[in-house]
Amino acid sequence: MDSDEPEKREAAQLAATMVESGMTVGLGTGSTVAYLIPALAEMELSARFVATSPATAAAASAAGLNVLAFDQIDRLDIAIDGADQVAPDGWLIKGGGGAHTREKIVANAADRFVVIVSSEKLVERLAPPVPLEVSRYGRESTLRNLGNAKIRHTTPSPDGGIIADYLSDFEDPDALASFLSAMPGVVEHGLFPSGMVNDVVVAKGGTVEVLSLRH
Ligand code: DER
Repeated sequence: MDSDEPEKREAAQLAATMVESGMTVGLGTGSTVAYLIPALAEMELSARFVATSPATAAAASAAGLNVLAFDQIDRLDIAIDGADQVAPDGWLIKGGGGAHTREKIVANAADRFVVIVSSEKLVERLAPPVPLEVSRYGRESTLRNLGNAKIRHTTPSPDGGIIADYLSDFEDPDALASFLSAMPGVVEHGLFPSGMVNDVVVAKGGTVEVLSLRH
């Protein structure tokens, strides 16, 4: 087991305690969320869950959670997800697993967005790769206009987009986020602004800290 697995589990277990019966909960995607699902199942909550990927939906359903399609609900009480990088100001890079489009929609729909990470995800400053979902149509043109970006050889997104990565270094994540959002053909990128993040739950060496960014 990687050294960060215990930390991922500890962060996930603490975040699970933030969920109460009656809530509608967004579930992220990835190996940290993989620890969240059994922790939530053990609580035997009367809650409804929205999954950000087929893998999360399958794992949550198998664990006995009540998973709903995200088309009849217009808001969530809480969304809990991992991250690839967390900067000191709360900006995130997500999308290592290629699920960032649905994850960003779910995070934006939640009254509270909680990020769960092991300590090695904390970085001094964000650095590439920045994951992208790119429309299949005209993808080579989109990549050319992006400059230093490459298609990731992985399965397409569940919504049919191609997963790619933007590879150039950058100083200002806000400026890069604006550039990527404005680029025709980019469906979504993996830069999550700090304004979306309520809490970051970080586990490090046996202790877990909740960094509250906003209420
Ligand atoms: O792909 C994603 O967006 C994941 O949530 C990623 O950011 C964190 O994945 P991990 O929990 O497996 O490190």
